[in-house]
This record gives sequence, C-alpha cells and structure tokens, in this order.
Amino acid sequence: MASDSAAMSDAVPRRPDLVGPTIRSVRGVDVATLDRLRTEGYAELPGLLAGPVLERALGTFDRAWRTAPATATHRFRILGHPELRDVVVDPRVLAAPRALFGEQAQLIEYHLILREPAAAAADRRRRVVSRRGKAWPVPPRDWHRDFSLLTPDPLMVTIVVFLDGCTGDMGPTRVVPGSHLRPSPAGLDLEEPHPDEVELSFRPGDGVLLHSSVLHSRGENRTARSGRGLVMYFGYWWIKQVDAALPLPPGATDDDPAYRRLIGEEMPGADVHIFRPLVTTVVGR
Ligand SMILES: O=C(O)CCC(=O)C(=O)O
Repeated sequence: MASDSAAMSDAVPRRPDLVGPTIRSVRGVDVATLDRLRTEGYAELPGLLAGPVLERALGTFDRAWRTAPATATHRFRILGHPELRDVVVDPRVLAAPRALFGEQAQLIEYHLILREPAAAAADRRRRVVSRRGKAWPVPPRDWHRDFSLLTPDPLMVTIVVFLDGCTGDMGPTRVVPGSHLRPSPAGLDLEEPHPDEVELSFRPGDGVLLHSSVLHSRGENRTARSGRGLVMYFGYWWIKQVDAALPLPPGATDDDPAYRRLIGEEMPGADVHIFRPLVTTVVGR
C-alpha cells in the first residue's frame, strides 16, 4: 500500500513548469543564495565587483563624495558619475534584484558610504562637538532595518559593496540572522551589540545581499585606512523612489528602456498586474 506521502504527491501533481529539481539558479543567481536570503535574511556576494568596474569606481569615489548630496540619498553623487553608474548597472549587481523582481526591479534608494580613517573621524567629531557645545558619542552599533515588512520574500533588498574591502577593525556590516521574520523585542538596545549578531568580512569588491528588513548595523573604523562603498536598495517599481521629485544630474539618463526603468524614469507597465509571474515565488519552498 502506498505511504501517505506518496499518496499525497499522487494527489497533488507537481507543476514541472514552476517547480523542479533541475532549478539551480534564477537569472544567474544560485537558488542557495536566494534561499539563504529568505531564511537568514542575508547572503554574501564574494567578488561582486572586479576588474575595470571596481578600479574606475575606486578612482572616482573621492571626487563623487565631495559632490554635495541634495538629500540623504545620493542621486547626484552616484548617477552624476559614469564610473559609479556602471556599478549600479553591472550585471553582477543586478543579478539578484532581477532574479527576485524580474523586469519590475527598480533602484529605490542609493548612497555612498565612507568609513573614514579613525583619526580623521575623531577630528571631525571634535569639531562638531565644539560647534554644537556637546559631545557626539559614536555608539558601537546602529541597528536598523532599511524597510519594515516581516516576510521571507522581500519586497526590497539592499546590496552593500565594499570597494576597499572591510574586515575586523574597519567595522564591517553586522547582521542579526533571521530578524527579517520577527519583530524586534521590546527594549532592544539599538546602539549596543546584539547577542545573535554575525560580523561579515569583505575583501575589495565583495558585497552582501540583505533582505531590507533584516536588522543590520555598520561598525566603527578603528584603522588608518578608508572604507569606501556603495549601498543600493532595489525593489518593486511601485515602491516610491525616495528622491523621485529630484531632477537627474546631467548625462544620467539615456534611451535604453531597461536602464530608464531601473532608475525610475519609465515604468515597466501601465499598472501593477503581473502577467508573467516570477519563478522565484515558488523556488526554495
Ligand atoms: O555600512 C554598512 O555596513 C551598512 C550600511 C547601511 O546599513 C545603510 O546604509 O543602510
């Protein structure tokens, strides 16, 4: 007599067009990476940038950093520089957003990050203290979520890429695995180390894919080196871009519809219907 589970699988035929043992990757991203994102809330992306794209981004970063940002998001700092635009559209960067959100992937927010060398950061803090007349302590952690919707399947992901690398005393990103699935406990101190935190480690060009709702924190750079990087949030196009009302910097757009959709200049459709459901809504379950 057939076992219960065999009977069940007879009764519910699998849809080979949707689920199958042969699915190993979606648009070039390992299913293991997507599963880890759903269960742990993050997945390392080693070697995300390399070669000329990495070198050109490093060569431009300091100049771009000096471009005054018009808002907290760095539309001018990033899209105003072709070398940094190239990071945003790099196929290795776009692979996971495209696997998750398909043609609906849009760049929702983006900014440069700089871990100043310890001495420069201390000097700047001293100047701020004397101007404001009060101390500006740097807490050990700044736990936050980039977006708050506690579900395994993200509506938005955050990609952080460290151009110089970031390890140990440089204060690399820390995450609390699984925190994208549960509310923060009452009384959680957002400025102190978390008992379940995991410290990541980045070589130059390495990145991390975060479920935007996972608790994460940057650390303090205690070295004499700079830690430069980019943070990019990608999500469904119908999530409003933070700086949608800002003009684009000169030269930041072109006629390529895929690029225009990515930066929010064009919408992928007239409404929110999904006529080709994404395969990622079923893989890994
Ligand atoms: O710098 C980091 O380690 C993470 C950056 C971050 O959390 C953010 O920009 O939201």
